[in-house]
Amino acid sequence: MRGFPKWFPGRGFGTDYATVAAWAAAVSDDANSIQQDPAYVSDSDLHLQTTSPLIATGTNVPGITNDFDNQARSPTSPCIGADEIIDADVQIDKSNGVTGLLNGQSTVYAIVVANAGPVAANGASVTDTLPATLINGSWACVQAQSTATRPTPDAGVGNLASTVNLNVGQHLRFDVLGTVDGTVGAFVTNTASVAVPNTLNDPSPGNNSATDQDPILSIGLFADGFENSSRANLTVPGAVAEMGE
Ligand SMILES: [Ca+2]
Ligand SMILES: [Ca+2]
Ligand SMILES: [Ca+2]
Repeated sequence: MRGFPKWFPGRGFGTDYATVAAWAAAVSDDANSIQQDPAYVSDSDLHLQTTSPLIATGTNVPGITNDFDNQARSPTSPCIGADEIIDADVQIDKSNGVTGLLNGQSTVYAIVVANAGPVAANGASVTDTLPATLINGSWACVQAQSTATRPTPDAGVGNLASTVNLNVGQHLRFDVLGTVDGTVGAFVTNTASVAVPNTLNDPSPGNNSATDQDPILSIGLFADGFENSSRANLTVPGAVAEMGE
């Protein structure tokens, strides 16, 4: 983000320019400037709407750390203008694809976490703390079925706890493995959650957790019905496809 020299618009070094692009090319300056409707909330409210083309299209200016709401500027891709938008709608869903489990059985939960924007969610946390009815837990990020870069580390034993970077429209797939340890009639209730870092705001917190619950069955008895996880948490197209929703 930067201001134009006082002789803008339209004239530089004795020549008139019709567009910002022509100006920027001619004077080798203001390369990040754009010529579009900024989509302010109103003529008197210069907050950006979430559809604004100014979101995350600026260049960091050293020393400009906060916007006019005193919200932190992105260090890498701030918004152009006075307002920084800090909304990122992260979402999660999970399923093991079955509606009942047997004691001693291994089961794998597919977990997909996504970011519907409008800004990147760098440093989002993904957690899945296994219940007492699941033992020998382990987890891994499945890069081949993800569009975001896998986190480091990308696998572990025990509960899933990972910090991820999700650009707008990206998703990550995790697999969580566990062994059922419980009595017939008890439930295996497993919840996965995602949260934005404290520098961001999630405008839709309701889709930030997903639970898969299955009864522990006796051998020979099978649950009747279809897998039914939250099924409504994901709106990012690639993430929806990944979970088969
Ligand atoms: Ca703001
Ligand atoms: Ca959300
Ligand atoms: Ca299930």
